[in-house]
Amino acid sequence: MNHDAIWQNLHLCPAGDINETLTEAAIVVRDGKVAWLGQQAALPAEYRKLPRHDMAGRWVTPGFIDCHTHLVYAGQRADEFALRLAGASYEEVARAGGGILSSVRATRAASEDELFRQSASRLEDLLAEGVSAVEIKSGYGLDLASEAKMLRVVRRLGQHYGITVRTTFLGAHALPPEYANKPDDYIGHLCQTMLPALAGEGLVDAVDVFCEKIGFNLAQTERVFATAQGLGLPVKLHAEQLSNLGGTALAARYKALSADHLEFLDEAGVAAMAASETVAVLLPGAYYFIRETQLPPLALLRQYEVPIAIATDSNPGTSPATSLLLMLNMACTLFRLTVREALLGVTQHAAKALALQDSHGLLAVGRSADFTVWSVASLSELAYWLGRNPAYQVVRQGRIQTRQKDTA
Ligand code: DI6
Ligand code: FE
Repeated sequence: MNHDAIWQNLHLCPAGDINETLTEAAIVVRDGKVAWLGQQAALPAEYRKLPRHDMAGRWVTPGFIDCHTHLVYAGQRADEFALRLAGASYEEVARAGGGILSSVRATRAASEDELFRQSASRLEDLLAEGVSAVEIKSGYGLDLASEAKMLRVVRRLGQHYGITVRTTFLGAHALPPEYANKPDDYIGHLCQTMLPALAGEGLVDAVDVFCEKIGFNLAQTERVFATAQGLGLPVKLHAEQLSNLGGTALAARYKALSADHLEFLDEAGVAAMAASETVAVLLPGAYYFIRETQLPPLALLRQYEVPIAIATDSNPGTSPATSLLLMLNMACTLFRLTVREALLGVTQHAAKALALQDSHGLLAVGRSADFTVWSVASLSELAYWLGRNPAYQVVRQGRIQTRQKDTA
Protein backbone atom coordinates (compact mmCIF):
# COMPACT_ATOMS: atom_id res chain seq x y z
CA MET A 1 0.00 0.00 0.00
CA ASN A 2 1.19 3.47 -0.89
CA HIS A 3 1.53 5.78 2.12
CA ASP A 4 2.78 8.86 0.27
CA ALA A 5 1.09 11.93 1.74
CA ILE A 6 1.44 15.50 2.89
CA TRP A 7 1.32 16.42 6.58
CA GLN A 8 0.21 20.01 6.57
CA ASN A 9 -0.82 22.86 8.81
CA LEU A 10 1.82 22.15 11.41
CA HIS A 11 4.55 23.84 13.38
CA LEU A 12 7.87 22.20 12.63
CA CYS A 13 11.01 21.81 14.72
CA PRO A 14 13.10 19.91 12.18
CA ALA A 15 16.43 19.85 14.00
CA GLY A 16 15.20 19.31 17.56
CA ASP A 17 16.33 22.90 18.22
CA ILE A 18 13.54 25.08 19.58
CA ASN A 19 15.35 28.15 18.22
CA GLU A 20 14.91 26.88 14.66
CA THR A 21 11.23 26.39 13.93
CA LEU A 22 8.84 26.88 11.04
CA THR A 23 5.16 27.79 11.34
CA GLU A 24 2.50 26.98 8.75
CA ALA A 25 4.75 24.22 7.54
CA ALA A 26 4.28 20.95 5.68
CA ILE A 27 6.14 17.68 5.24
CA VAL A 28 5.87 15.59 2.09
CA VAL A 29 6.50 11.87 2.59
CA ARG A 30 7.32 9.58 -0.32
CA ASP A 31 8.47 5.98 -0.09
CA GLY A 32 8.90 6.33 3.66
CA LYS A 33 11.28 9.27 3.30
CA VAL A 34 11.00 13.01 3.61
CA ALA A 35 10.65 14.25 0.01
CA TRP A 36 10.18 17.90 0.91
CA LEU A 37 9.60 20.11 3.96
CA GLY A 38 9.13 23.80 4.41
CA GLN A 39 6.65 26.62 4.41
CA GLN A 40 3.33 25.25 3.22
CA ALA A 41 2.80 28.17 0.84
CA ALA A 42 5.95 27.08 -1.02
CA LEU A 43 4.79 23.48 -1.57
CA PRO A 44 6.05 22.46 -5.02
CA ALA A 45 3.29 21.86 -7.59
CA GLU A 46 4.36 18.24 -8.20
CA TYR A 47 3.15 17.21 -4.73
CA ARG A 48 -0.19 19.02 -4.70
CA LYS A 49 -2.24 15.95 -5.65
CA LEU A 50 -1.01 13.76 -2.78
CA PRO A 51 -3.44 12.94 0.05
CA ARG A 52 -3.22 15.34 2.97
CA HIS A 53 -3.20 14.92 6.74
CA ASP A 54 -4.28 18.13 8.44
CA MET A 55 -2.43 18.63 11.74
CA ALA A 56 -4.49 21.64 12.90
CA GLY A 57 -1.44 23.61 14.03
CA ARG A 58 0.15 20.85 16.12
CA TRP A 59 3.92 20.62 16.63
CA VAL A 60 6.20 18.13 14.87
CA THR A 61 9.65 17.02 16.04
CA PRO A 62 12.02 14.37 14.71
CA GLY A 63 11.61 10.92 16.25
CA PHE A 64 13.40 10.84 19.59
CA ILE A 65 16.47 8.74 20.33
CA ASP A 66 17.04 6.97 23.64
CA CYS A 67 20.82 6.61 23.50
CA HIS A 68 21.47 4.68 26.75
CA THR A 69 19.29 1.81 27.92
CA HIS A 70 19.58 -1.61 29.49
CA LEU A 71 16.05 -2.40 28.36
CA VAL A 72 16.54 -6.14 27.79
CA TYR A 73 16.46 -8.09 31.04
CA ALA A 74 14.17 -10.49 32.86
CA GLY A 75 12.26 -9.84 36.08
CA GLN A 76 12.44 -6.65 38.11
CA ARG A 77 13.95 -5.54 41.43
CA ALA A 78 11.17 -3.90 43.39
CA ASP A 79 12.18 -5.83 46.52
CA GLU A 80 15.68 -4.38 46.32
CA PHE A 81 14.11 -0.95 45.99
CA ALA A 82 12.25 -1.63 49.24
CA LEU A 83 15.53 -2.67 50.92
CA ARG A 84 17.14 0.54 49.84
CA LEU A 85 14.22 2.51 51.20
CA ALA A 86 14.90 0.80 54.51
CA GLY A 87 18.43 2.15 54.48
CA ALA A 88 20.69 -0.12 52.39
CA SER A 89 22.82 1.66 49.78
CA TYR A 90 23.06 0.61 46.12
CA GLU A 91 26.67 -0.50 46.72
CA GLU A 92 25.70 -2.52 49.80
CA VAL A 93 22.97 -4.36 47.92
CA ALA A 94 25.41 -5.06 45.07
CA ARG A 95 28.13 -6.33 47.41
CA ALA A 96 25.62 -8.66 49.10
CA GLY A 97 25.04 -10.46 45.79
CA GLY A 98 21.84 -8.63 44.92
CA GLY A 99 21.82 -5.78 42.49
CA ILE A 100 23.00 -6.50 38.97
CA LEU A 101 23.68 -10.17 39.79
CA SER A 102 20.06 -10.84 40.68
CA SER A 103 19.06 -9.60 37.21
CA VAL A 104 21.82 -11.80 35.77
CA ARG A 105 20.26 -14.87 37.41
CA ALA A 106 16.81 -14.01 36.05
CA THR A 107 18.10 -13.15 32.57
CA ARG A 108 20.17 -16.33 32.28
CA ALA A 109 17.14 -18.41 33.31
CA ALA A 110 14.73 -16.79 30.84
CA SER A 111 14.19 -18.28 27.39
CA GLU A 112 14.94 -16.04 24.45
CA ASP A 113 11.22 -15.69 23.68
CA GLU A 114 10.41 -14.80 27.27
CA LEU A 115 13.20 -12.23 27.34
CA PHE A 116 11.84 -10.76 24.10
CA ARG A 117 8.31 -10.61 25.51
CA GLN A 118 9.28 -8.84 28.73
CA SER A 119 11.58 -6.40 26.97
CA ALA A 120 9.09 -5.65 24.18
CA SER A 121 6.53 -4.39 26.66
CA ARG A 122 9.02 -1.83 27.98
CA LEU A 123 10.09 -0.85 24.49
CA GLU A 124 6.46 -0.21 23.52
CA ASP A 125 6.26 2.44 26.26
CA LEU A 126 9.17 4.28 24.65
CA LEU A 127 7.76 3.93 21.14
CA ALA A 128 4.43 5.45 22.21
CA GLU A 129 6.38 8.63 23.00
CA GLY A 130 7.83 8.82 19.53
CA VAL A 131 11.18 7.13 20.11
CA SER A 132 12.41 5.88 16.74
CA ALA A 133 15.93 4.76 17.64
CA VAL A 134 17.18 3.14 20.82
CA GLU A 135 20.48 1.86 22.13
CA ILE A 136 20.23 -1.31 24.19
CA LYS A 137 23.13 -2.80 26.14
CA SER A 138 23.86 -6.38 27.08
CA GLY A 139 25.37 -7.02 30.51
CA TYR A 140 22.84 -9.17 32.35
CA GLY A 141 24.17 -12.39 30.81
CA LEU A 142 27.90 -12.19 31.62
CA ASP A 143 28.65 -15.44 29.80
CA LEU A 144 28.95 -15.93 26.07
CA ALA A 145 25.65 -17.73 25.50
CA SER A 146 23.59 -15.39 27.68
CA GLU A 147 25.14 -12.21 26.29
CA ALA A 148 24.48 -13.54 22.77
CA LYS A 149 20.88 -14.26 23.75
CA MET A 150 20.41 -10.68 24.98
CA LEU A 151 21.95 -9.17 21.86
CA ARG A 152 19.85 -11.35 19.56
CA VAL A 153 16.75 -10.15 21.41
CA VAL A 154 17.87 -6.55 20.79
CA ARG A 155 18.19 -7.22 17.05
CA ARG A 156 14.81 -8.96 17.00
CA LEU A 157 13.17 -5.99 18.74
CA GLY A 158 14.51 -3.70 16.04
CA GLN A 159 13.16 -5.91 13.27
CA HIS A 160 9.81 -6.55 14.93
CA TYR A 161 9.04 -2.88 15.53
CA GLY A 162 10.75 -1.46 12.44
CA ILE A 163 12.94 0.87 14.48
CA THR A 164 16.67 1.52 14.57
CA VAL A 165 18.45 -0.29 17.38
CA ARG A 166 22.11 -0.05 18.30
CA THR A 167 23.52 -2.93 20.31
CA THR A 168 26.17 -2.23 22.90
CA PHE A 169 28.16 -5.08 24.45
CA LEU A 170 28.44 -4.44 28.18
CA GLY A 171 29.98 -7.75 29.23
CA ALA A 172 32.06 -5.73 31.69
CA HIS A 173 29.01 -4.70 33.72
CA ALA A 174 29.58 -6.86 36.80
CA LEU A 175 31.73 -9.81 37.78
CA PRO A 176 29.87 -13.07 37.07
CA PRO A 177 29.75 -15.58 39.96
CA GLU A 178 31.99 -17.99 38.01
CA TYR A 179 34.80 -15.45 38.24
CA ALA A 180 34.22 -14.23 41.82
CA ASN A 181 37.38 -12.47 43.07
CA LYS A 182 39.05 -12.99 39.67
CA PRO A 183 38.17 -9.84 37.73
CA ASP A 184 41.32 -9.91 35.61
CA ASP A 185 40.62 -13.48 34.54
CA TYR A 186 37.08 -12.49 33.55
CA ILE A 187 38.33 -9.51 31.54
CA GLY A 188 40.82 -11.84 29.84
CA HIS A 189 38.01 -14.23 28.90
CA LEU A 190 35.86 -11.32 27.75
CA CYS A 191 38.64 -9.94 25.53
CA GLN A 192 39.90 -13.23 24.16
CA THR A 193 36.65 -15.13 23.70
CA MET A 194 33.38 -13.32 24.34
CA LEU A 195 33.81 -10.04 22.48
CA PRO A 196 35.48 -11.49 19.36
CA ALA A 197 32.80 -14.19 19.09
CA LEU A 198 29.88 -11.77 19.48
CA ALA A 199 31.43 -9.24 17.11
CA GLY A 200 31.99 -12.06 14.63
CA GLU A 201 28.27 -12.79 14.68
CA GLY A 202 27.51 -9.14 13.90
CA LEU A 203 25.84 -8.65 17.26
CA VAL A 204 27.92 -5.71 18.50
CA ASP A 205 27.67 -2.09 17.34
CA ALA A 206 29.64 -0.60 20.26
CA VAL A 207 31.38 -1.64 23.48
CA ASP A 208 30.80 -0.25 26.97
CA VAL A 209 32.29 -0.86 30.45
CA PHE A 210 30.97 -0.10 33.94
CA CYS A 211 34.08 1.71 35.20
CA GLU A 212 33.41 2.08 38.90
CA LYS A 213 34.63 0.86 42.30
CA ILE A 214 31.85 -1.76 42.24
CA GLY A 215 32.51 -2.43 38.54
CA PHE A 216 35.84 -2.49 36.70
CA ASN A 217 38.98 -0.41 37.20
CA LEU A 218 40.83 1.75 34.69
CA ALA A 219 43.33 -0.93 33.65
CA GLN A 220 40.56 -3.46 33.05
CA THR A 221 38.53 -0.88 31.16
CA GLU A 222 41.50 -0.12 28.94
CA ARG A 223 41.98 -3.82 28.09
CA VAL A 224 38.36 -3.96 26.90
CA PHE A 225 38.75 -0.73 24.92
CA ALA A 226 41.92 -1.96 23.25
CA THR A 227 40.16 -5.17 22.22
CA ALA A 228 37.21 -3.20 20.85
CA GLN A 229 39.56 -0.94 18.93
CA GLY A 230 41.31 -3.96 17.47
CA LEU A 231 37.93 -5.20 16.22
CA GLY A 232 37.07 -1.79 14.76
CA LEU A 233 34.26 -1.17 17.26
CA PRO A 234 33.54 2.23 18.86
CA VAL A 235 33.50 2.51 22.64
CA LYS A 236 31.34 4.21 25.27
CA LEU A 237 31.76 4.33 29.03
CA HIS A 238 29.75 4.33 32.26
CA ALA A 239 31.98 6.82 34.02
CA GLU A 240 32.13 8.86 37.23
CA GLN A 241 28.63 7.82 38.35
CA LEU A 242 29.39 6.96 41.97
CA SER A 243 32.97 8.23 42.25
CA ASN A 244 35.69 9.85 40.12
CA LEU A 245 38.05 7.19 38.75
CA GLY A 246 39.16 9.17 35.70
CA GLY A 247 37.33 6.89 33.29
CA THR A 248 36.18 9.78 31.16
CA ALA A 249 39.73 10.84 30.29
CA LEU A 250 40.51 7.24 29.31
CA ALA A 251 37.34 7.10 27.21
CA ALA A 252 38.36 10.33 25.50
CA ARG A 253 41.76 8.83 24.64
CA TYR A 254 39.90 6.05 22.84
CA LYS A 255 37.68 8.62 21.06
CA ALA A 256 34.61 7.27 22.83
CA LEU A 257 31.26 8.12 21.27
CA SER A 258 29.97 9.02 24.71
CA ALA A 259 30.74 9.03 28.41
CA ASP A 260 27.64 8.49 30.48
CA HIS A 261 26.36 9.44 33.99
CA LEU A 262 29.24 11.84 34.91
CA GLU A 263 27.97 13.15 38.26
CA PHE A 264 31.54 13.09 39.66
CA LEU A 265 33.26 14.37 36.50
CA ASP A 266 35.91 17.08 37.06
CA GLU A 267 37.17 19.87 34.80
CA ALA A 268 40.06 17.82 33.39
CA GLY A 269 37.58 15.17 32.32
CA VAL A 270 35.30 17.74 30.71
CA ALA A 271 38.25 19.22 28.81
CA ALA A 272 39.24 15.76 27.59
CA MET A 273 35.71 15.11 26.35
CA ALA A 274 35.64 18.40 24.49
CA ALA A 275 38.91 17.57 22.75
CA SER A 276 37.71 14.12 21.65
CA GLU A 277 34.18 15.28 20.71
CA THR A 278 32.73 12.74 23.12
CA VAL A 279 29.04 13.27 23.95
CA ALA A 280 28.08 13.65 27.63
CA VAL A 281 25.05 11.43 28.26
CA LEU A 282 23.21 12.54 31.41
CA LEU A 283 20.83 10.09 33.07
CA PRO A 284 18.48 11.90 35.44
CA GLY A 285 16.42 8.77 36.13
CA ALA A 286 19.37 7.04 37.79
CA TYR A 287 20.35 10.20 39.66
CA TYR A 288 16.81 10.44 41.01
CA PHE A 289 16.27 6.78 41.74
CA ILE A 290 19.43 6.26 43.81
CA ARG A 291 18.84 9.64 45.43
CA GLU A 292 22.23 10.94 44.35
CA THR A 293 23.03 14.46 45.48
CA GLN A 294 26.18 15.15 43.45
CA LEU A 295 25.07 17.03 40.32
CA PRO A 296 26.83 16.53 36.97
CA PRO A 297 29.03 19.55 36.13
CA LEU A 298 26.59 21.29 33.80
CA ALA A 299 28.33 24.68 33.87
CA LEU A 300 31.62 23.10 32.79
CA LEU A 301 29.96 21.02 30.07
CA ARG A 302 28.41 24.22 28.71
CA GLN A 303 31.65 26.18 29.04
CA TYR A 304 33.59 23.56 27.05
CA GLU A 305 30.68 23.13 24.60
CA VAL A 306 30.44 19.40 25.14
CA PRO A 307 27.25 18.12 23.46
CA ILE A 308 24.81 16.85 26.09
CA ALA A 309 22.39 13.98 25.52
CA ILE A 310 19.62 12.73 27.82
CA ALA A 311 18.55 9.09 28.09
CA THR A 312 16.44 6.83 30.27
CA ASP A 313 19.20 4.39 31.38
CA SER A 314 16.17 2.06 31.55
CA ASN A 315 17.35 -0.74 33.87
CA PRO A 316 15.94 -2.73 36.79
CA GLY A 317 18.33 -1.46 39.47
CA THR A 318 18.89 2.27 39.19
CA SER A 319 16.40 3.60 36.65
CA PRO A 320 13.26 1.53 36.05
CA ALA A 321 12.13 4.21 33.62
CA THR A 322 10.31 3.67 30.35
CA SER A 323 9.53 7.32 29.60
CA LEU A 324 11.95 9.58 27.77
CA LEU A 325 9.52 12.49 28.22
CA LEU A 326 9.80 12.09 31.97
CA MET A 327 13.59 12.23 31.59
CA LEU A 328 13.23 15.55 29.75
CA ASN A 329 11.39 16.92 32.72
CA MET A 330 13.91 15.53 35.20
CA ALA A 331 16.87 16.81 33.20
CA CYS A 332 15.37 20.29 33.45
CA THR A 333 14.18 20.19 37.05
CA LEU A 334 17.04 18.17 38.61
CA PHE A 335 20.00 19.14 36.40
CA ARG A 336 18.75 22.59 35.33
CA LEU A 337 18.97 22.02 31.61
CA THR A 338 17.01 24.43 29.48
CA VAL A 339 14.16 23.05 27.39
CA ARG A 340 16.31 23.67 24.32
CA GLU A 341 19.20 21.64 25.74
CA ALA A 342 16.87 18.83 26.80
CA LEU A 343 15.27 18.49 23.36
CA LEU A 344 18.63 18.60 21.59
CA GLY A 345 19.61 15.89 24.08
CA VAL A 346 17.08 13.43 22.71
CA THR A 347 17.52 14.38 19.03
CA GLN A 348 20.77 15.59 17.49
CA HIS A 349 23.06 14.99 20.45
CA ALA A 350 21.60 11.56 21.17
CA ALA A 351 22.15 10.66 17.51
CA LYS A 352 25.80 11.69 17.83
CA ALA A 353 26.19 9.52 20.95
CA LEU A 354 25.30 6.55 18.71
CA ALA A 355 27.18 7.72 15.58
CA LEU A 356 23.76 8.06 13.91
CA GLN A 357 23.97 11.80 13.24
CA ASP A 358 23.92 11.32 9.47
CA SER A 359 20.56 9.55 9.54
CA HIS A 360 18.73 10.38 12.79
CA GLY A 361 17.79 13.23 15.08
CA LEU A 362 17.01 15.69 12.30
CA LEU A 363 14.24 15.84 9.71
CA ALA A 364 15.59 16.61 6.28
CA VAL A 365 14.97 15.73 2.65
CA GLY A 366 16.08 12.19 1.89
CA ARG A 367 16.02 11.03 5.49
CA SER A 368 13.59 8.49 6.91
CA ALA A 369 10.20 10.05 7.70
CA ASP A 370 10.39 9.37 11.45
CA PHE A 371 8.57 12.10 13.31
CA THR A 372 6.08 12.74 16.06
CA VAL A 373 3.07 15.05 15.98
CA TRP A 374 2.43 16.54 19.42
CA SER A 375 -0.81 18.00 20.72
CA VAL A 376 0.97 20.84 22.47
CA ALA A 377 0.74 24.59 22.24
CA SER A 378 4.49 25.02 22.70
CA LEU A 379 7.49 22.70 22.69
CA SER A 380 8.13 23.52 26.36
CA GLU A 381 5.21 21.21 27.11
CA LEU A 382 7.39 18.26 26.12
CA ALA A 383 9.54 18.90 29.19
CA TYR A 384 6.72 20.17 31.37
CA TRP A 385 4.28 17.34 31.96
CA LEU A 386 5.09 14.80 34.67
CA GLY A 387 4.02 11.44 33.31
CA ARG A 388 1.75 12.63 30.51
CA ASN A 389 2.23 11.76 26.88
CA PRO A 390 0.90 14.37 24.45
CA ALA A 391 1.91 12.41 21.30
CA TYR A 392 -0.92 12.68 18.77
CA GLN A 393 0.68 10.68 15.99
CA VAL A 394 3.90 8.69 15.84
CA VAL A 395 5.11 8.36 12.25
CA ARG A 396 7.86 5.93 11.34
CA GLN A 397 9.14 5.52 7.80
CA GLY A 398 6.14 7.56 6.70
CA ARG A 399 3.57 5.31 8.36
CA ILE A 400 1.26 6.41 11.13
CA GLN A 401 1.91 4.03 14.03
CA THR A 402 -0.49 5.29 16.62
CA ARG A 403 -3.22 7.80 16.86
CA GLN A 404 -3.85 8.86 20.39
CA LYS A 405 -6.50 10.90 22.04
CA ASP A 406 -6.08 14.58 21.42
CA THR A 407 -4.70 16.07 24.61
CA ALA A 408 -4.69 19.74 23.59
N1 DI6 B 1 25.07 1.80 35.84
C1 DI6 B 1 23.80 1.82 36.20
O1 DI6 B 1 23.21 2.75 36.66
C2 DI6 B 1 23.23 0.53 35.84
N2 DI6 B 1 24.32 -0.16 35.28
C3 DI6 B 1 25.36 0.60 35.30
O2 DI6 B 1 26.41 0.25 34.81
C4 DI6 B 1 22.65 -0.24 36.96
C5 DI6 B 1 22.30 -1.62 36.53
C6 DI6 B 1 21.57 -2.40 37.58
O3 DI6 B 1 21.59 -2.09 38.78
O4 DI6 B 1 20.96 -3.41 37.18
FE1 FE C 1 23.57 2.49 32.38
